[in-house]
Amino acid sequence: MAANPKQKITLERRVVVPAILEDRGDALVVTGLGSATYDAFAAGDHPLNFYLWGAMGGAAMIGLGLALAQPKRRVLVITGDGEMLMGLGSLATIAAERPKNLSIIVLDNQHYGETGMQPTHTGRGVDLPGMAKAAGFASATTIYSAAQLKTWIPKLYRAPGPVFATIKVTTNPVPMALPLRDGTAIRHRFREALLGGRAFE
Ligand SMILES: Cc1ncc(C[n+]2csc(CCOP(=O)(O)OP(=O)(O)O)c2C)c(N)n1
Repeated sequence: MAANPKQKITLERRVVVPAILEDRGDALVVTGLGSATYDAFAAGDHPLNFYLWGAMGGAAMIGLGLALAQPKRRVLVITGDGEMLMGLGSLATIAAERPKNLSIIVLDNQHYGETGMQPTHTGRGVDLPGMAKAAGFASATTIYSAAQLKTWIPKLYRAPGPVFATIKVTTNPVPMALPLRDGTAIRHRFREALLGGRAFE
């Protein structure tokens, strides 16, 4: 489904993210800075969550690196529209590399929430899944409803990638939930959970 600026937005991010992560299995999850990181933590802390607190624009490329390094694992990038807009070039690189195990999920509230709710271009019709599809992603969609989300969650884990899904979410405020903030600790925890004894070789 293509983006439709007139469509009413009703999905709540703190319902969407737990629904996506509920049956994550051994998937690796990279979260873009700001609300996406807080949402993933609020859904349940996990050592295979790679929380970003910075590197705006870099989430999808970190996901690409992981997907190429760990081809047997599904990699989910969960990020915001502002973060994705800052790293648009990554869509081309991901499309060129065609990682079958990578899914990019944009929680699109059409605003830069973290810095005070300035509107982003997605609220003015800029179609991120359209861009991903044109770049060469295997599939891309915009999700507005719980029914669509239900259909797409299995695809995020199993459809041949790269997969791109924008999920339109409201700007309703949510409780603050802040994970571990020490980048080195996050990296060590993630590597140990992924590589076990080989993590520190
Ligand atoms: C290079 C850079 N520019 C600007 C910022 C400030 N900044 C931090 S989060 C953010 C907004 C993120 O927006 P979005 O990805 O839509 O997530 P939301 O907060 O709406 O969930 C901005 C502009 C930054 N951290 N780094």
